[in-house]
Amino acid sequence: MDLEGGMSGDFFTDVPARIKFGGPDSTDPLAYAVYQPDRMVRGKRMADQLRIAVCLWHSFNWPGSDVFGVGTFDRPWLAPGVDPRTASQAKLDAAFEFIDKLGVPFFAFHDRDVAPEGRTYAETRANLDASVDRIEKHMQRTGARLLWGTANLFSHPRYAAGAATNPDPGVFAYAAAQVKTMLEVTNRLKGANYVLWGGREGYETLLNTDLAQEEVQFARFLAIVAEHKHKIGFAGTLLIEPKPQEPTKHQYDYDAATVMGFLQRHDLAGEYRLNLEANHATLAGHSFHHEVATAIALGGFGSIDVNRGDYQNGWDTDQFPNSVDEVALAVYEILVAGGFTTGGFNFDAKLRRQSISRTDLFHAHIAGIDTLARALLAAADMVEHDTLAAPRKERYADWSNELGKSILGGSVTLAELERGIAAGEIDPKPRSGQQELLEGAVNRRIWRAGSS
Ligand code: XLS
Ligand code: NI
Ligand code: NI
Repeated sequence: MDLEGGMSGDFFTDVPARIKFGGPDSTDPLAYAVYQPDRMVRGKRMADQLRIAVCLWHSFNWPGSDVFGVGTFDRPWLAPGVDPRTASQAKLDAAFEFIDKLGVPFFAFHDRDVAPEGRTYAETRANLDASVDRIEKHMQRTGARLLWGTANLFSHPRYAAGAATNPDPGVFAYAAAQVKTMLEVTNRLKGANYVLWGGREGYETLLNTDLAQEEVQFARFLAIVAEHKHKIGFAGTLLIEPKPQEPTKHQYDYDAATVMGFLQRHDLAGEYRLNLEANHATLAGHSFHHEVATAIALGGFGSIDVNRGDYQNGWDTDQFPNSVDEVALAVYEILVAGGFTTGGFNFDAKLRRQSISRTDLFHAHIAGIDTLARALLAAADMVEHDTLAAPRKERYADWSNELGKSILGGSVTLAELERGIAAGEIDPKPRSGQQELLEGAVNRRIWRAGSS
């Protein structure tokens, strides 16, 4: 590859200019079996329902290293000794060649994915500005849009003890500088959202940790970020990405319910929503479905980092999603809640370390996108057949009756309820939860998806 090459890119030369729809019978691995951007699903184009994004960190800035071994991937811009500016340009050119060929509308990135840290703050800033200029040109050329921007507040050694929750206020200030910059970059690129993932906002040991102090710091940080968002007129949504641990032993943004409680405690619930990641849900001991349903129920649903974990491994393996069964239930909740507003499905997923060919990146995304597309069709079928909505409604129907209304309306006391029970006026009987019936009904929609 010519590292100084033209902007249209010549990295994925084995892949056609655009991945096309080949249909379910196609044997071409470089064609979509299900994803058809213009197909209408519940009143919107499939592309607009799914709002798919490619992430730059796993797909272009990670060499395929793990804790036991070095990078295995063919990523010339990551090779040692390449001039950082040239490397960063080559990386962006390849990334936008990829996004354009894949034919998806969005991408997402951290500041450090596109520009290395310089020797001084000024140099770091200049690196970033040069990359952002190039990103802007690529966006104009390809029509790709920014789903979200974010700042990397976890890789540099200064963040080892946290960013906003660091015992050193100087580190808090550094994190603030980085977020201010990336919020402005995201605004300049008309990003739909801005994400904060607190990978090191937590603790390694309680022996040296003042939980109450760190909570106050964290809340303060989020408050001044929101303040700056309004000051610069950023129209996108601020999102917090929950994760229970890894890299830190315990992370404060543990899961959807924990983050919503934190936001409400600090009067920030109106400012932030959630970016939920499938593998983070499983690390927290939840299903992905649970996290999506919880965020929606608590009024904090925003966006999705789509991937999957490994049921035998206890870490964030970030594999590409491949289970329609699992994804369909999450997509169903999103559809019923009205679909994405500013959010979308970001492929926060990475190749396995042995997937070293350039086309592996296409195969991974195509299979993942088809999984999402098929899940969307199944979810739409569930909505159309009232598979879950009707039985759920029926299950709670009594809450619209006199007794239910008087309880929820606050007009009845504990003593009055006891009186009703004692007098035999209230006499509840056990009812079936119908779990197996519903499991079967969901499967029928998944099996039939898109053919009705
Ligand atoms: C790591 C997170 C991270 C965020 C962005 O586990 O998923 O990749 O999405 O900082
Ligand atoms: Ni993520
Ligand atoms: Ni993750």
